[in-house]
Amino acid sequence: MKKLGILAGVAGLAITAVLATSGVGSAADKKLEQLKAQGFARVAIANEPPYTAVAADGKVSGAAPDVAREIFKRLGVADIVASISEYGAMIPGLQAGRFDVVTAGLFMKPERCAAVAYSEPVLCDAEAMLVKKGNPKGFKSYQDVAKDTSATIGAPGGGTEEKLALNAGVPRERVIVVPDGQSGLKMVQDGRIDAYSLPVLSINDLMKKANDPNLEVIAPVQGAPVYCDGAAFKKGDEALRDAFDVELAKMKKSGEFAKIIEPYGFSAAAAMSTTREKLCSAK
Ligand code: 6CS
Repeated sequence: MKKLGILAGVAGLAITAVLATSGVGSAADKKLEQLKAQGFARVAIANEPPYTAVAADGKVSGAAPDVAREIFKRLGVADIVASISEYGAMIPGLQAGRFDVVTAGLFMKPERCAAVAYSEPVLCDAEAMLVKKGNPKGFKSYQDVAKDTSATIGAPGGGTEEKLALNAGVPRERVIVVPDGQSGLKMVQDGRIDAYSLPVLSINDLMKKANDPNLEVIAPVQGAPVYCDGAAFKKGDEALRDAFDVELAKMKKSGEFAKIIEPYGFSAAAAMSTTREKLCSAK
């Protein structure tokens, strides 16, 4: 029996050596080794609290980067370094190698799932609109904005809300691309747009900080889905994405995932009640 054991051991070693040189199964190690050597993962964010935020001193926070930082640490990558990007530029930037991963609340939708390798779900949210107090145009849905031929709605360029407004029939010229939350808030306050649309938690964060009694939040936007994001990796980095998912699953199970995202207002249960597969095949 012993002899058989030794033979099996030698064979095992030989197979491992072949696999290592052939590169089979080393895809994760290659990219992960590169990030470990780099000492950080380059992440794309939008600076839209509570999803992502950059303080005056440059410190990066927000639920998405905080989850990613913790997972990369567990994978042996010491930190993350963030670049602010418009939502519409995140996937092209990832594909061009400007970022190693998007951790920004980039909601999973079939067309995006075809372009990137998403992790399992992290942050889920409904959609909202910021309007003048009293909701003078009576908006409840994106269709309501479409029906009112004088109405304009602001949304992030390449973002989900822009797409929802256009798909609801709001003409291109009445969907105004807004670079960030503060600009959107100001444009509603100044009457330059009739509504500004972001996910509920982002609009609520703006509303709280603005402390302006002449504003109102419409949430959830009727007819709009609840979306969930995931960390978005470049196609070809699926092995690294899988390693990320292993740690994410452990943190979901241990309660550490909830400890990170729930103080920001997100629900761990919501993210754990669905899967990448379901979200990427949603109609
Ligand atoms: O995934 C998106 O397109 C949307 N996600 C967030 C967190 N904010 C706005 C953006 O349009």
